[in-house]
Amino acid sequence: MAVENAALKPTLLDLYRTMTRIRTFEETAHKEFLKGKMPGFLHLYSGQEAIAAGVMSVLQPDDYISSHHRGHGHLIAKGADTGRMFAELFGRVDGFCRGKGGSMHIADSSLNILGANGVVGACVHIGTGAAFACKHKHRGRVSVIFLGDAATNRGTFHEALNLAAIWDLPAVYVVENNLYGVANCQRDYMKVEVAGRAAGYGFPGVTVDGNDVAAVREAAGQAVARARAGQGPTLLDCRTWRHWGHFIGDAAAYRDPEEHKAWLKRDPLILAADLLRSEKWATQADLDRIQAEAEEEMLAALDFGKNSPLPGKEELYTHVYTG
Ligand SMILES: Cc1ncc(C[n+]2csc(CCOP(=O)(O)OP(=O)(O)O)c2C)c(N)n1
Ligand SMILES: [Mg+2]
Repeated sequence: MAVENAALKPTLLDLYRTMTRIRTFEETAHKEFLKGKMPGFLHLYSGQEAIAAGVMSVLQPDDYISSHHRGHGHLIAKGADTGRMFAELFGRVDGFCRGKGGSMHIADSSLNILGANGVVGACVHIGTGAAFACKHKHRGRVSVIFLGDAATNRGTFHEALNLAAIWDLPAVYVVENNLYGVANCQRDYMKVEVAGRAAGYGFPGVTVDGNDVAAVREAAGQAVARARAGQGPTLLDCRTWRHWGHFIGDAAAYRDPEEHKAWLKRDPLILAADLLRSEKWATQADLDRIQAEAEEEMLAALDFGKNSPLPGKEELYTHVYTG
């Protein structure tokens, strides 16, 4: 992990806390899902926490983000209330979409979270549109778009990146490159490196160790500064690994067990904890306390979510269509 100076100390501890909160949310959701009472699908973010935590740590509260089907980590890192997130996962009225969106469609306009999205790649054009609005209406703000590596194969991805390039939009495309799209390995659906895509449009594509939260923060800081200065978009190719299958219920038997084991040793939480301890920026007791606080928060959030009422029949057609 790249450490420039001790100024990282308070930041790294904060980043560790954010990553721990995300991991604990996902572990709590995983356990609950297996009880069979939670509707829909869950795509866990575990293993990719350094990307959400690192990128969000360089944003201003009014910057925009758009996210994908594996979006819980982005929402938590941007400040979404975990109780309301659990309520949404359980289809309850206190959820961000009054229970009608579920895990893949959580949005919070008060935090400029334009939404997770179950349509692969949809976040790219939504977020590029927000970047257009930033350029013409909300000067100084940036739009950060989180997407998966397989989503870079969508036609709309290429159209959006071309527009972002020619208009010098303040957009940062953060590709969470976990090397798989559902059960397919990247070598079977792409012949180029993800970072190399950006060259086709004329803006920088940067490869980042997506499990090293300090490296993500550094690269995101540069990309966001470039966007705010009116110099146009950047694509970050963040190399990472999802700890679980594509969704809960997928055993991921298509992955090489040795490769999986090697990636688990590079768990972003382990890397950050090792650095915090070795630099003596935190003791194991400090880290344990952060874990205990996260568990306490998620138990209370789960309790809130599960006990929120289901929407009544009279709500069947409200908040669904606009016209
Ligand atoms: C337009 C569209 N096509 C296909 C799907 C089915 N689908 C859901 S996730 C997924 C793979 C996405 O892979 P990637 O973008 O790498 O994200 P990851 O799941 O690895 O985080 C696919 C094909 C979909 N939801 N939307
Ligand atoms: Mg992927």
